[in-house]
Amino acid sequence: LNQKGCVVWITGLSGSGKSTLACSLGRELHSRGKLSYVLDGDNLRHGLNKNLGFSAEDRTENIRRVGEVGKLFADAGLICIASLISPYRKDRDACRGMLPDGSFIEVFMNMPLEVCEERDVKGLYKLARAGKIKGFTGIDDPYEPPLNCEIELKMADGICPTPIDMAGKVASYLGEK
Ligand code: GGZ
Repeated sequence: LNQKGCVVWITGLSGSGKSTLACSLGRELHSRGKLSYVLDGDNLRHGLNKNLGFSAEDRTENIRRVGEVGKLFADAGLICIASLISPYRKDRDACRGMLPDGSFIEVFMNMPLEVCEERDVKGLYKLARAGKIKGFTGIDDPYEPPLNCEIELKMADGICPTPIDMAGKVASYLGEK
C-alpha cells in the first residue's frame, strides 16, 4: 500500500455538503490509487451509534466513537473520511489528540446557515424553525467553527465550489503531505 493512514475530518452544518464532499473525495482518492473509507454521521446513527440522540452528551459520545474508529482505519493504513456535524470544538480536538501529528486533517465546510437552510434537503430546518425538532444545530444548538483547521471550504463571489473542486483541493493537500 503506497499510502499512510490518516483521518480527514469534515465538519459543518447540516446541509453544508459534508456527505457529498466525502463521497466525491472517496472517488477522487480511488482514481489516484488510494484506499479510503467514509464514516458518515447520519449513516452511523443507524448502526454503531443507533443508541445515541442529539443531546450534548450523546453528540460527544458520537464523535468520540467515530474518532476511535477513524484511528483504527488510519492504523490499518487507510484514509478515513469522517463526515459529521461535530459541532463542539473540544470533541473534534479530542479526536485530533487520538492521532499522530499531521494525521488528522480537519476540513471546515464553511457554508452560511442561510444557504444550508435554503437547501433544506430533508426539511429538517423547517421542522426546527417550527419548534418540532429541538436542539437543532445552527438553530437552537451551537456550532463552534474550527480555529485552526487544515482546510476551509467556502463560497466565492456567492457561489459554492462544486464537490469535484472541493474533493480535488483536499486530495491535492493529502498528496502534498
Ligand atoms: C443536527 C440533526 C438533528 C439535530 C437530526 N441537530 O443533514 P442530515 O440531518 O442528514 O444530517 C444531520 C444528522 C447529524 O448527525 P451527526 O452525527 O453528524 O451529528 S453530530 O455530529 O452533531 O453528532 C441531520 C440529522 O442528523 N439531525 N436531528 N438536532 N442534526
